[in-house]
Amino acid sequence: MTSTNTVLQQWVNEVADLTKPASIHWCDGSDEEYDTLIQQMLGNGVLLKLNDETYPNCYLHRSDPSDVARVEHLTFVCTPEAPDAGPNNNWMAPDEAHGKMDSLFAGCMQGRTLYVIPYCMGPIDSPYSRCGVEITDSAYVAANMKLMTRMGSAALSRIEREGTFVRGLHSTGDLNPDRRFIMHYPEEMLIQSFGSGYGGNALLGKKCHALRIASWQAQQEGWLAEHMLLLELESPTGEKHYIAAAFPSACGKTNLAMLIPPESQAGWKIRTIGDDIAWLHLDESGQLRAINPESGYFGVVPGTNPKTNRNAFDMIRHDAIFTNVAVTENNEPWWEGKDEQSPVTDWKGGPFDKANGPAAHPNSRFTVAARQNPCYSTLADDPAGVPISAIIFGGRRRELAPLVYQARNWNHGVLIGAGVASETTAAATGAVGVTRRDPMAMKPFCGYNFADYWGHWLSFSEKSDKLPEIFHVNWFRQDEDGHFLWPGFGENLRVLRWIIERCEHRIGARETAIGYLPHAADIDTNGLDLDNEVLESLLVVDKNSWRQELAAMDEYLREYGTRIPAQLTEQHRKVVEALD
Ligand code: OXD
Ligand code: MN
Repeated sequence: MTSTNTVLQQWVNEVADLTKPASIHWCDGSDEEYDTLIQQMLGNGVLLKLNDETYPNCYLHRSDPSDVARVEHLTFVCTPEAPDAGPNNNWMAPDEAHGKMDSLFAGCMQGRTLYVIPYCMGPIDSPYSRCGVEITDSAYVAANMKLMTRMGSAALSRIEREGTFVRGLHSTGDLNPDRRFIMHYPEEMLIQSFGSGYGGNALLGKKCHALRIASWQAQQEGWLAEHMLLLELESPTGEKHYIAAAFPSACGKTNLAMLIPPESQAGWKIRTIGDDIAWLHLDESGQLRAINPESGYFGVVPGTNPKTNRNAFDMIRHDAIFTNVAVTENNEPWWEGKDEQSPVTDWKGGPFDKANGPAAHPNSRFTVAARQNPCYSTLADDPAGVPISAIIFGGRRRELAPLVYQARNWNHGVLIGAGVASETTAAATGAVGVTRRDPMAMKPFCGYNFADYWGHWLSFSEKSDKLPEIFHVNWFRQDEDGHFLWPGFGENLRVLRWIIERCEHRIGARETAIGYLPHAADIDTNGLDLDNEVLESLLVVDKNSWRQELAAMDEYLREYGTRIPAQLTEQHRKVVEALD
């Protein structure tokens, strides 16, 4: 196969000239092709087959131990002018980056197959979707892209019809961390990734395209590309609402998107539209609508069990690729938090010994097609997307942030989003458990200057008077002994219900300096083992702590200098004044 799109064909030829592959394969996205890729990887040891009776069509990939997470320090945004990338990104001049990458890519595919992967982010026939082509020398990437995106012939046809696409060039290289770079050139709609096979660095449709390049494109075109899950909430009377929620990596987005209502919440239903990324557009009536650009999940495995996420536990029981989990005696995948059986082989492939740390890597992952999710919503395939009622921001905060509060208006909500902070997790390399500022959960993913990004968010208040309500939640408050105050998981539905009541203007709230908080009686605690005092403490606004938080935010925002939008500073000032 080749392409009638001359730009694409020429680019493939140029890349082949540079990288010198042994052969070129254009992916058609068929099931047969997927099977062939799997067989080939089983043959050369890139994949290991797991127990075919208990985990049919499931495979294990062990990555290089130095290559198990996103590498933010090696990820660059290469705009012609450094300030356009902003203090939130590493910057490199495009010429320098091209020079560096060309020399890394030169001859790097000798003896390997070059895969051309045309893909569509979003339903093939949606006007909100955007296409890309990833060139890679990794069969693992090609197979994962088949699960994660709408990949192959249909995407290529759309590219040939429209003529535009994001280019992504990837090679695993020699996996030497000193020769590893993830480069983004937003103005060239180009991504170059070298030296890593890890999902976030190598499956270029996901973080690189659907967030970094798309956020930039969205600013140009008037929409939003966000690190958000999308869910449908249906009440016992059949009323449906759609919620978009942004949380930093590994804060339970997948769990919330697949939430199973506890018995006490009989009649409520949650269906998943997306678990990680949302693209949001205003329709002609001013309603914000969202699509999930992905068609699969690349989720964190540890902690997944029937209590935390029954749907995910069942979903990864067949046709899944596991990366960096441990293995049991009978060749089943194993991870911390899986109560069944025990590991004999750790994620590196050696005999499991507790002294060497966890059996599964804390950032071990599953890749599955979204359709395997027992609570999958077919609206994920609706070209029109879903109308959003509420946007939720959240972080992992032991202290300070109450269980839930609501912004006074859109612009105040933008400030709340810009104030998101969280304790770090294993999804990226670096120290775990340190609080870092992660505005809109986009710190590692915004492809341009955050100040301009906040300005773009603020501009929506002038474009529509039907914008969703904005909220902040925190499932992670702890007492002095480190116990979680809120039960979390399925019980989070109780908070979503309050949020919907507020969106529908059906209940009141307590106005505080930071926004609207629930009256304790309005959070349904029926059937929960939760003292009233604990609930009250989850809903406290401690003015002194908040003054410190606002001061920390002020210091953070100052890093963006004069580019900070005046309306954001104004919102910040209003909260400070209200606290006084
Ligand atoms: C992810 C992440 O993999 O946010 O989704 O790190
Ligand atoms: Mn994510």
